Amino acid sequence: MNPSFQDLYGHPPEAVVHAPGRVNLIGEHTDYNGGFVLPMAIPQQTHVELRRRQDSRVRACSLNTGPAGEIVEYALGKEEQRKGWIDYLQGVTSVLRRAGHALSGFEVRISSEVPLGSGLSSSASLDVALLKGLRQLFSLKLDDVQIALLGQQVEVDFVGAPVGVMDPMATSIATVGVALFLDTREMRYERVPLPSGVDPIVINSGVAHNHSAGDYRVRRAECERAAEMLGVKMLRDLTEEDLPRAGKLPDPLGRRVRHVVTENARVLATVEALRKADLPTLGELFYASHDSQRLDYEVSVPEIDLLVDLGRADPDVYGARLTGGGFGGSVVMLARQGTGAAVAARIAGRYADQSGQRPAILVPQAPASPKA
Ligand code: GAF
Repeated sequence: MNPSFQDLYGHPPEAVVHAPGRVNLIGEHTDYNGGFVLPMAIPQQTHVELRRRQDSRVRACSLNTGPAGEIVEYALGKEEQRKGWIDYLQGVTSVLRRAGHALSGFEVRISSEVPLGSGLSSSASLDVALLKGLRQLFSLKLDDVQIALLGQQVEVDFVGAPVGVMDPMATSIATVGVALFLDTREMRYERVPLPSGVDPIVINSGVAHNHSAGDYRVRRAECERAAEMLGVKMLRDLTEEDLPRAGKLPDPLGRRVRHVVTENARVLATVEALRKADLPTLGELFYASHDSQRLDYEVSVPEIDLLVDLGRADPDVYGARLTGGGFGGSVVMLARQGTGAAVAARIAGRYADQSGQRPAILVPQAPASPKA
């Protein structure tokens, strides 16, 4: 049994706040290129409970990492990278203080249903839950978009993961069942509900990734180099007419550009298809996005390709693709309405048999088991 806030600190919390994980429907590796993304919240959340202290100590317990019930401490103003989960909290207090927000010490208990390293934004959901928790605890004047931008700073400046703005925006403002169409260059967004007729599926492959690790950083650097060589500020500034010119860049830069440019176009086409409830087109866009990630951007792994291929072979699936940063993580699929739970169970079962991995179905969420 997990210790409660009362068990850990001897009194009840003053604030209880949640932030969801997210699944990106389409628009992968476009956010740090100023492009378009289309994430949606998932039902799994990160929960934080907090209480103020009179001094400047921060005392924190995460139930998902580290020894159960272990309390980790630091002093505000003395945040230092330790290469562990506490860095997310240290990053949050560090960026808040740098932005001029007054904090005192506090106690916090963290728990999450978003699986770590699953491509479903477990870390952004933690950053945003903590930022919203501290906003409530200290009455900070911050709106949800400012919270998202601070969340991105936590990752980039403190944790050292050079990620874009999609995940903190999704975990701060997106909802379940409604896609968030975000233009990351203009920071403009619109909400696009999923049409009836489709059941979204999210399956975690069980192969974990780590974004502060090399591959994500390498992709980002390749995009920056390609943009510089093509004389634009960001790859978003290119269109399909620029692709012949990009194709002359040394390999793999031309392929990286082709992924970003065509993926941006696919996001726009997906939004249109969602509005028209054109499910076959949505499916084609998903598979095209996956192929582009696999061949041009090279962020897939065999286990993820297997899940997507199982989707392709299933008569109830319209489309499937790798979601999130890649190198492992999860797959998102669109299935015929009413079939989501059965399709997800069937595909996860076949995948487990063929890969030896232990997949987890996040969406549709299994109904809570009745209390005895
Ligand atoms: C990760 C990053 F955090 C996002 O910013 C985004 O780049 C994504 O990978 C790929 O689309 O989730």
